[in-house]
Amino acid sequence: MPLTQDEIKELHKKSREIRKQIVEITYSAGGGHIGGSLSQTDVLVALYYKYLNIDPSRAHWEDRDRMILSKGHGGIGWAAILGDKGYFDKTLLKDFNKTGSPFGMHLDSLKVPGCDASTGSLGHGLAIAIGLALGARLKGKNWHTYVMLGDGECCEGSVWEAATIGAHHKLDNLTGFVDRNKLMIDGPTEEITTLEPLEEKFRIFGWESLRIDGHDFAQIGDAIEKAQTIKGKPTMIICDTIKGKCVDFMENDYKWHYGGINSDMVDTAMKSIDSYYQNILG
Ligand SMILES: Cc1ncc(C[n+]2csc(CCOP(=O)(O)OP(=O)(O)O)c2C)c(N)n1
Repeated sequence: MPLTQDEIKELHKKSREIRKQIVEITYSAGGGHIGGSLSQTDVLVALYYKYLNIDPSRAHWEDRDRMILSKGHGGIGWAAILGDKGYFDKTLLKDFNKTGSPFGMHLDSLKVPGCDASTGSLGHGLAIAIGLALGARLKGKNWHTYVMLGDGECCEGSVWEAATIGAHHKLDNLTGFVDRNKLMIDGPTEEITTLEPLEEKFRIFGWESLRIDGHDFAQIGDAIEKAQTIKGKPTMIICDTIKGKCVDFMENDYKWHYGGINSDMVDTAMKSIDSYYQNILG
């Protein structure tokens, strides 16, 4: 069923909160991968606050849906959501990436409840997700596996090896997302290594392939729900997004792939986030 207008409004409110936390954590940590954390937020918010079958009080519940952040450098944004969901005491995030904190820049599945796989070395998450989806089938379980990749990450050959295997095993219990913000660490993807036509590439590899605006909750919801109905193949949802989304001085600037911010920049960022949501939520 399509998301209702009320649900969409609540998801926007949650994204606003998470984006503000991303700014706060980046400030207190002394730096972080803020651009890609902001671009991935709306898809992750839709998953965690609407679609995932999870129970944060039982992080290892066997029947839970699995979610792998293959673009593990988005850990600040992922941790903000996991803390908000109650997987751990979110006040711990004030020490993010400090010595002795359970939270490194890339989340560690042995230290962070809700993190199903340690990622950060790009190109591995899709293969891990395929293992989890195959595992569900072998065990006769109904959990669905979700995985989010970066677009720059798709330059890794291992992504395409994994894509081949996912189609070979007809893994219709697996849904992937590419955070297609069109920028990687050092510039625009299409200037460094052409990725397009990305949607067609996954289709040729045997996947159902969809393309959406990754900041539009109605489209995100429709795509996730459509993926759940596809039989005999996995689905990849290419999500057109904006790196640095909602922080005007960061948007579409690859130099904000990783950065540190001072208190004045925090204030400017918060105002920018508020003004974006003022337009949407009134
Ligand atoms: C195997 C590997 N090579 C290089 C890196 C360093 N690195 C971290 S993030 C990044 C760019 C990733 O770009 P993209 O996937 O587009 O991320 P996003 O724009 O969503 O942040 C690179 C090259 C890495 N983490 N792993």
